[in-house]
Amino acid sequence: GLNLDNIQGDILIGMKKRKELFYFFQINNKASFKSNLKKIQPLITTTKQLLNTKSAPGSAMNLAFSQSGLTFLGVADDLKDDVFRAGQFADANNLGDPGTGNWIDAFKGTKVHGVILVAADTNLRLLAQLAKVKLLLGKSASEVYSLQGAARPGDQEGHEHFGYLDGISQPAINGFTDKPLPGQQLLDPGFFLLGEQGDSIQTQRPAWAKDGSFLAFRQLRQLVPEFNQFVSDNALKVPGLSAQENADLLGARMIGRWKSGAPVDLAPLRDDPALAKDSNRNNDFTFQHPGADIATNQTNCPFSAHIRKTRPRADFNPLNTANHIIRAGIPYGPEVTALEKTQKKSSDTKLLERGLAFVAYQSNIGSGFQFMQRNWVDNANFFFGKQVPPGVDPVIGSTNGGTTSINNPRNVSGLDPLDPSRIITIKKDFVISRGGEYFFTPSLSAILDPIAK
Ligand code: N7H
Repeated sequence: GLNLDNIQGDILIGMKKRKELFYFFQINNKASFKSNLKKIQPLITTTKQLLNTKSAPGSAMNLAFSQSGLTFLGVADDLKDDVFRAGQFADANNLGDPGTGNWIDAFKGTKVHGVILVAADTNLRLLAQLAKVKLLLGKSASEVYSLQGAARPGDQEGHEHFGYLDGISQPAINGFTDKPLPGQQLLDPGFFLLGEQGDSIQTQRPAWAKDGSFLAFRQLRQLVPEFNQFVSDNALKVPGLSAQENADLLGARMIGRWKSGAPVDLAPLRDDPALAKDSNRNNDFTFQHPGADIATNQTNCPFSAHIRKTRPRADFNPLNTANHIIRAGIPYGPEVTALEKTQKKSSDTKLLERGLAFVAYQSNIGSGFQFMQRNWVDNANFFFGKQVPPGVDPVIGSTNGGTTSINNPRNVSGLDPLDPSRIITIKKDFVISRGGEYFFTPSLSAILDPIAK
């Protein structure tokens, strides 16, 4: 089995607290940072510690380094991931970002050396934990940028800012997941952990990289009033549904799930909160229906739906066994204000910002996060071979500003169940990349040797 005392906790199960802070830092002094790091290492939350909910700590902490951070510390071994090595700034174009004009300054270039992830259920606990780490860091490192995430309030807890329940579908891991839920894909740990069974270049990694994982971080701003306006302006016209229900249906078909989390593949016309709550049913679908041809059938769930773009299930036959991520993001930013809702019907981009602090773990960024964004989400022709191309992902699909390809404008098909070949043109982006960085989340032993050595 896996050495759960040596694997940082966020990778396989997530820290799952109500608050999480991403503290991006720069190392000022190599020698003093290394000696401080030795004292910080025992504070890192392991997978084992998070597994047992009864003894799970009140606050949790994880730590990851960018390539420029490892290089600064004199860790010269090649982790054998070119996308990680080059950093995310160099990847902006591949990811479909319309330049880097919207990027947070800290993410421009390679100046972020690492990130500390601190999580707790209260801000007080979170800040106490952060203060502890900062004290131990002293002057050896300093903040470049930080982003505070938080679960949304009340009944929106667990929902992202557009209102949809998140965190339902994750891969199950061979030798780790007790009992995979119906619909969970069972994968070898090496898809997420370097050097483990299933890591395609397992034997080429430096020995110390074992049980580490690449963390793709993205700050994705969400324009919530604009999204809401779009679904209401373009409400479907399915007979028997009210205008509101037809607007909700459009939104649900864009995501592939209702706000409750119920999948449209199983609840195609109306939300089904009981289905949403039942973890034995809410992920148990393949887009395949008896008597229907999966190559053409998008009556229940569009080929363009976010969850079908990012995990095409039975569209791949045989099943896709190469491109997977474990997601561990959290929303950031305030709730939509009354003013945004009623008067402007647009985001107050000057005063505030909200979105998703997106986190994805994988053992190979080029076949994990980057692959999904580039080859699936941003590719209007994916899933391949359709009479009418599905278009880019209607939620997160990005088009390089529309200057480069058939993606411009965002023409999305499949959204209208009455006429799946009908194209709906989306003129506005609802998700705007503010950039990010690629990190390596090492095992606890690797932090001591070679990183702190
Ligand atoms: Fe996505 N959303 O609310 O629109 N995502 N996502 N995502 N996403 C998922 O099934 C969302 C983003 C994946 O196994 C759900 O757990 C938003 C990126 C994958 O069936 C919802 C943003 C990438 C899955 C959202 C965002 C992915 C998934 C349903 C950005 C990768 C699982 C909840 C602001 C490139 C698919 C669930 C499966 C699910 C939303 C970003 C990937 C509601 C708002 C950048 C693999």
